[in-house]
Amino acid sequence: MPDPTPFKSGFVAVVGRPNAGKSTLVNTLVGSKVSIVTRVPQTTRNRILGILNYSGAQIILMDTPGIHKPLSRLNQQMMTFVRQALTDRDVAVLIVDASEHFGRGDEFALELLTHYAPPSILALNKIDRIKKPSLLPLIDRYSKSYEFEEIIPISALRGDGLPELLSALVRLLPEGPQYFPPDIYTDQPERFLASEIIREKIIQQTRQELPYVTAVLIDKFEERETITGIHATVIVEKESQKPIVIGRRGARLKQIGTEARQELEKLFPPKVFLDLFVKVEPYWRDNRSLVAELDYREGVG
Ligand SMILES: Nc1nc2c(ncn2[C@@H]2O[C@H](COP(=O)(O)OP(=O)(O)OP(=O)(O)O)[C@@H](O)[C@H]2O)c(=O)[nH]1
Ligand SMILES: [Mg+2]
Repeated sequence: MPDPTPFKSGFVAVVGRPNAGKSTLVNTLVGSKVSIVTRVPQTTRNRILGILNYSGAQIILMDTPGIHKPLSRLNQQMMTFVRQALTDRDVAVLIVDASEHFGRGDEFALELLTHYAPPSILALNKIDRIKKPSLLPLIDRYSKSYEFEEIIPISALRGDGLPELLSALVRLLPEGPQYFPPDIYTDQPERFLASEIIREKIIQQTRQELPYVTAVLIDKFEERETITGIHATVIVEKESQKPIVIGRRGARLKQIGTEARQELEKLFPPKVFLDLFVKVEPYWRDNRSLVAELDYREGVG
């Protein structure tokens, strides 16, 4: 007998302010680390796919950079990724940090959503940190500004509310094909995954000192049966930032390298050789070709 329920599939733009928990949500839903997560806002710089096969559906989540007003070329490119995702989506999830008060940045995010007007779910995140009644004014505020299909309190970190979110997504997605084979969970090339893991460790190790100014370029990526060799350049903006990454007698760079290597070995077993080199590139965030190189769908990386 033919299956009476049609297969559903489509693209879901996961958007929201920096630090709202977009990447955490995508990782938890996919069940693998697709996108790096740190406590520092503006961690994600690309549009990153996380692919989830779930109860007669293929849900293609697009993690995006946080919505903000861009000043540098890098930030402009980040916002271009947000707009592309809002253009290509079937459905959007606006994710909000419910432990924060509503502010101008949230208004700006709502304005952007209204401009593209996708069918949207509002996910009120980080409910593990708050008392339930404090959600009410937020729900009131958001439902006055946009006609959300659903408003769902979640904890992307702990998984609360995610079954409800998934059911709502499947309901809103159109009938469609399986876009990706079932064993694929992201579209990122290995080199890009490697550079992101290194960048995550740098941000985690240096966050008070260097929030936004590093980029990681993979110079060489050699996969052999027994070992994967990765040579990468860590770019900073100023000479004064170099010692922050390197640390006393190289201690911090060594720590960054060890943490990155341990995680990279899970992706590229059994062994990874990682070589990191720190370079100063003044104003790299406004350097057109360098910023373009960070876009793995277009750049040479
Ligand atoms: N307590 C709590 N923390 C969370 C939750 N979701 C995310 N976080 C934390 O919030 C911080 C930011 O999470 P990310 O997933 O990197 O946020 P993002 O929206 O992707 O941030 P950008 O990429 O910078 O725009 C991290 O420290 C997460 O651990 C949650 O449900 N509860
Ligand atoms: Mg992110």
